[in-house]
Amino acid sequence: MQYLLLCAAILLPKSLAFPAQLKLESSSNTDLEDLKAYLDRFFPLLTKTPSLSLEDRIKEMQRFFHLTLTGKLNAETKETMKQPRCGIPDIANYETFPGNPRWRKRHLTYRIVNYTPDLPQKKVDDAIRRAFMVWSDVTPLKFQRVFKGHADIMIQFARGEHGDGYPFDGKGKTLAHAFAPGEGIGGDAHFDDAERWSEYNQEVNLFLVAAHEFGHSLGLAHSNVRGALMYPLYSYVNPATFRLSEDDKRGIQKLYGRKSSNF
Ligand SMILES: [Ca+2]
Ligand SMILES: [Zn+2]
Ligand SMILES: [Zn+2]
Repeated sequence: MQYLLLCAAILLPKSLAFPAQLKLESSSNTDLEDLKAYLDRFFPLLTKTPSLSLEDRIKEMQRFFHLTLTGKLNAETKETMKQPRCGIPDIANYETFPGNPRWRKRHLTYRIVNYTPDLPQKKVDDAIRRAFMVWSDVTPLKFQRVFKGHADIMIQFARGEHGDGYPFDGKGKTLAHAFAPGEGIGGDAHFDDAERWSEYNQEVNLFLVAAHEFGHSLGLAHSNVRGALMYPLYSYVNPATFRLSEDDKRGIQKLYGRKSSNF
């Protein structure tokens, strides 16, 4: 069973039990369509809760991103929806995927199946290696690179439809996605090659996005803590001074324990 799209009960605050009438006079139809598509795509659990009005769903999204809770499609909300982000849905109140999928072994293999033309191969290898170190530094996990056959985490650059039913969307918006731990495609990480991948902060930093996606490969869901690596929206920090947040550390150690402890 794969968890790229999630389907579990969502915990909702009691105040949302009373659907309110939606007022969107200032929004055009296209904005409204975009909003609905965004909610369906990234907050599928809200869409599947029939008791929630559109206003309630907007509020839940605003709560997740720490915006002002207006329940309306205001400028701040529109701006947030435009930001480049990870392709995995956001689920409030979860730090891991439902059912807590995790690897039952400490030694994991990864394979870089293909490369982006944006960076020299050595730079890609290095960004991927450092992205795994973010997690192996704080857990007993060890990552070994393999060059052929199946690996636990298969890493691929791809455009548009690429065989897993979650097509990429061209430049911008969704940058990458990854599957939670499991057999077959489980753990695999895909990067949208319509993006311009970079070593620094021009366009999209490969190390930062890879470190985030590997968090999903290991079983972490999105965090709503701003500044956490597992926050779903992309923002640049200098990779040289990157530090894993306490929130991320707590999440991964809950699954795998600390570096020095027994598994
Ligand atoms: Ca994209
Ligand atoms: Zn993500
Ligand atoms: Zn994919």
